[in-house]
Amino acid sequence: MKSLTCGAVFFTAVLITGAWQAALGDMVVDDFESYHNGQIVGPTAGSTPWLRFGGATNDNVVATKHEKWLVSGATSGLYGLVWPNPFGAIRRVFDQPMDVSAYRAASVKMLSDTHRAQTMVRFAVSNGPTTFVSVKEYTLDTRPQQMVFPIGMDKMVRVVGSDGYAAVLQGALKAGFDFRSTGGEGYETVVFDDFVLHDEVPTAKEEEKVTVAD
Ligand SMILES: [Ca+2]
Repeated sequence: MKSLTCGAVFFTAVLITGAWQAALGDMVVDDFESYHNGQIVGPTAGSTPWLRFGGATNDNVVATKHEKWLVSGATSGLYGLVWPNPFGAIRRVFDQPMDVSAYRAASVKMLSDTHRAQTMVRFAVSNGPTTFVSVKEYTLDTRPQQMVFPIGMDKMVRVVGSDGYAAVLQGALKAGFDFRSTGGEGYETVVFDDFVLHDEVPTAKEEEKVTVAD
């Protein structure tokens, strides 16, 4: 009986440990599959579930099922920019404050309809008054690319406000992406999908599978 009890305790411990690890896991912030074709999901700087702002913003965040724009699944997100205005930004608004500090990385699949814009992308987290952005920055490409942004005190820098890293990351109200151009001009449509928070940084090998062409 003793060994049975021991085994049961061990098994229970494994179950609890497993449940604890599964409790965080990866969180899909948005994969756009819940929206209908052409649905405007981010029309203003104060809208939900998405918002958009910045002088380079040229169009709303819109869900699309058009095959020309598909990145993953049946629906992707679109966002319109125009350069050389300083910057554009999109954010997914959370229903309640979220502890983003528990995650190790954010990822998104993204592409641009043009090479001319020379656009750089960063991951951003905000608690309202204060915003931190990733040190890691990607160049948009006309090919779909999975961008992986590490999350951590030394992986992000404050660009707006005065709240500390912990206050912002532990009480995040919105997260998304900042866009700037390094000399581009004209209109640009950004397609994005599978915005995910990861409890482990996806390995370089996994990232490579998506970013490197066959
Ligand atoms: Ca999708």
